[in-house]
Amino acid sequence: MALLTVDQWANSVNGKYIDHDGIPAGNIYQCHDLWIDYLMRVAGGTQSMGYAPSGFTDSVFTNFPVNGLDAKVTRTSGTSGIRKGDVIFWGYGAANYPYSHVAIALAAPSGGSVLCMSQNPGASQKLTLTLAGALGYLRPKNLPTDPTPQPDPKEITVKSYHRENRTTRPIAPGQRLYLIDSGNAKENCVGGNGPYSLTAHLYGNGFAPGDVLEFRFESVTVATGAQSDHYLERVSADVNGGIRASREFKLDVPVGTRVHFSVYAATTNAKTGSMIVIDSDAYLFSVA
Ligand SMILES: [Ca+2]
Repeated sequence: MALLTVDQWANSVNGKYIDHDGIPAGNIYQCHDLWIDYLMRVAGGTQSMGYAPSGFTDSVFTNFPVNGLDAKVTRTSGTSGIRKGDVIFWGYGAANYPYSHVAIALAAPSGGSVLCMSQNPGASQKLTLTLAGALGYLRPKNLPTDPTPQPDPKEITVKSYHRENRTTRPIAPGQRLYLIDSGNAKENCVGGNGPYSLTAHLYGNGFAPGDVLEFRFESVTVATGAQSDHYLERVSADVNGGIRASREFKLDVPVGTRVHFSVYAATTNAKTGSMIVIDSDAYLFSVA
């Protein structure tokens, strides 16, 4: 008979009473029978390989291997690494299983317990069992091995943060205007730490041709208020005294940092112009 997968086997025994040896007389349906069933129908072993020399099922584990069981399973002490399909043994004297226990894991453990197919008390059934008192586990050699975890293909995700102010504001020579919110507070142009591409847009008019405006992003450490100015760039008003300019900057934003944007009118400007739009688009790039 073809061997079963763990799932096929679990479905085949779920809710059933399993016995392979007719003993013990008082209750022939032991946890050990479920182990034998699993060993034969999933791991491809024989009933004799599953023999428990002491008469208690944990001796399958503590006396491992007997009768060539190591041809079919590997043995690991402790509960680290348990995954679906592993056969877990609890030692004689364990608080919950004074006469020892065996059950087949149907999933990786979670929070100190593990979903198992288990028999006695009751029929074979899915039960979440504590790992307290577990000695270790046997793993069928023919189970599919975990694929070696491969890093996902690098995927770049982008989050965008748009801030804008469309209030027409005059800007005199030597004056600085910040990108502000509706409460006149300096906008934080970014939404978290990481590598950013920042693009600021300026629209203004009423300047003299050749008047100079300066873009400035500055980063502010929130905890200390320390400020560093970054990424200055100058643009000039066109022949009509208009400013239509965008500039992109790269900035790595540390944790706990705000980024403000402002525009500064050079002291040498001939006229007080007006900023009509100041906005900022921040794109946060992360590699998932
Ligand atoms: Ca039995």
